[in-house]
Amino acid sequence: MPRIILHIDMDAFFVSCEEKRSPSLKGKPAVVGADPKEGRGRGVVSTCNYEARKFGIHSGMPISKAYSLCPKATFLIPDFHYYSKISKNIMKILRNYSERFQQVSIDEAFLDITEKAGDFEKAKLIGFEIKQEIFEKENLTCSIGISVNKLVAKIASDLYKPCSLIVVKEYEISPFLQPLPIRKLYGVGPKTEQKLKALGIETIGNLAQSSKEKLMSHFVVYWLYMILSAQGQGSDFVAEIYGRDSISRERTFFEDIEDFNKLEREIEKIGTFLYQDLNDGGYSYKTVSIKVRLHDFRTYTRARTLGYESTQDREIIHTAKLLVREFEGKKVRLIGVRLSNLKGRKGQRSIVEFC
Ligand code: TTP
Ligand code: MG
Repeated sequence: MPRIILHIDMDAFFVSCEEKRSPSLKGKPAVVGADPKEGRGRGVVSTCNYEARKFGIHSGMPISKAYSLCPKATFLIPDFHYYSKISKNIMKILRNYSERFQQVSIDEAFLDITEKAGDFEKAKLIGFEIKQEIFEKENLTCSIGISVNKLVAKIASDLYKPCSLIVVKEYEISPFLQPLPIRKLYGVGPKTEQKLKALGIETIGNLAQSSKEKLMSHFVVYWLYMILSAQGQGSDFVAEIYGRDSISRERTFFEDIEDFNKLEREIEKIGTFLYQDLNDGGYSYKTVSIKVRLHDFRTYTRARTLGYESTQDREIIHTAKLLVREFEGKKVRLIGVRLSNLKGRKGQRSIVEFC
């Protein structure tokens, strides 16, 4: 039976938190980020409200550019402590809706509401209930996507922001995904987008119908993942990432890393050490997670659960690399890899070791 997975993402989160404590900001362009110093400032836009987005301002843009696009906007210095307090309140609300809960960043989370909802009609009502509760308690709006897996639920929550609620049932996945530009697919960053476009692949539908051979020659490691994602197949495993039964290693860099190849090399090193830890403990693992801290201390976790218990080093590295692709182009301050769902091997070897 398909699961019912809900993805929730707060709308313009940091700046909405600012509007909550200073309602006079509402309805006018406002930007959270570095001090623009009248256009001479360095640093980037953290986020901005939807009024500022109309001027072309977006997250990650140099603050000087944002200033030149809309000098009359209100520019605010981030208050991470305040935002994370509100984030905790929101996550507490969400946890009450399902035991299967997974926070994935400061303003987004997954819930598996299969048992609670029973069907997609009821799931939609639960989605409205969540929106209502967050609005009443925190005076903030969010967008929700509901589908049979995390991949489609996340795309759905993003598509019609702000304040949306989209349900994509199993038979609706293909017509929903096919017309979307490939960039909407989780894990397709600017470089991959360029490569795909050069192959004539513009939409998710084009990608889903691409020949295996064509993709294999250009994306040696990721081709299968790409085809499956484009077909709307993804994980439906929702769980708190960092349980007790896990091992992890992380590394904080002396200088932030922006070069993605360098970041991948770091993952290989960490993965190799973790593999040694795993072997020393005589464990197998099922879930690989990464933790990424960006230059401005925002911290993200991402996880992927294999359909079997593994003892392999190459799967640790391969999965961690897959998960980290989303952060391509960002300045990374810390990278960590964690293995969880551990089991003692008791002398037994996993089948995948023989494949
Ligand atoms: P997002 O959910 O990506 O963005 P958002 O909530 O501001 O807007 P949207 O309505 O499109 O969801 O990120 C959550 C918060 O993380 C965001 O409010 C600020 C922070 N952030 C940055 O600081 N830099 C970034 O590049 C991004 C993408 C987000
Ligand atoms: Mg958001």
